[in-house]
Amino acid sequence: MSDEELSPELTKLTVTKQRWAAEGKFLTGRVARPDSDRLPPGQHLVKNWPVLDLGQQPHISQSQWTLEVAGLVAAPQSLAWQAFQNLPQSEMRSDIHCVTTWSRYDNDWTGLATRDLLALVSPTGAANAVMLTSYDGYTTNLLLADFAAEDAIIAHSWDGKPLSTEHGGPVRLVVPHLYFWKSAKWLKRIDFLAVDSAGFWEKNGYHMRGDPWAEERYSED
Ligand SMILES: Nc1nc2c(c(=O)[nH]1)N[C@H]1C(S)=C(S)[C@@H](COP(=O)(O)O)O[C@H]1N2
Ligand SMILES: [Mo]
Repeated sequence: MSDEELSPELTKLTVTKQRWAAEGKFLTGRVARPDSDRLPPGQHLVKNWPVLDLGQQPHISQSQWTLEVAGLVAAPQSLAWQAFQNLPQSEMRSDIHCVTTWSRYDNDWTGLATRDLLALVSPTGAANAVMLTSYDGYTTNLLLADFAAEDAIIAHSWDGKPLSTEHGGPVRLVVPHLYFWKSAKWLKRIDFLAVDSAGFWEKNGYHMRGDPWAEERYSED
């Protein structure tokens, strides 16, 4: 397709991505890990999928659900279900690492890659972090570079089926390279911020970043 045939939105998306590629934007310096390093230290494998949350599971139907994207972005969004479904869809397979020491391999997610969301909203140069807010009142923070990881996805399906309520449906975030508390269930809004500030668990003794391979479980102080 030539550029002239693309819609204005798609042209913008392509141009933004090309610019990021040229600038090496969001490169974290992470390298592919050897297979022997797949399970982070102190973790054990499970086959089931435990449910962990604050105990208040909100029941949000697809028609009630919207995703607000605001803060330091050129194009804020209020995405209802159908608008969200009309955005580019990606499939990603990744591992889960929970700070309570269980890990679960090979989870198949479908949804909107965070990279595609970033192309849509265009964070300003001042944006360095995001705060996620969920329908149960939960919050968690991420550096923009971590949110922008190429395997991070705003997922509506797991294993080809709609995400169950207990696991965060209709829509949750999945950021596989950090402990799973960063992967907000029942996602409601994403705010782009200049300064990384603590969410719920980060205010309650857990690490600001949460890299499982560095065992960033608890805050230093
Ligand atoms: N909205 C919301 N998201 C949340 C939580 C929560 O309490 N509320 N708990 C986090 C924690 S601590 C973990 S380990 C994972 C658990 O996800 P799961 O129940 O699908 O295994 O969700 C994370 N996301
Ligand atoms: Mo957790």
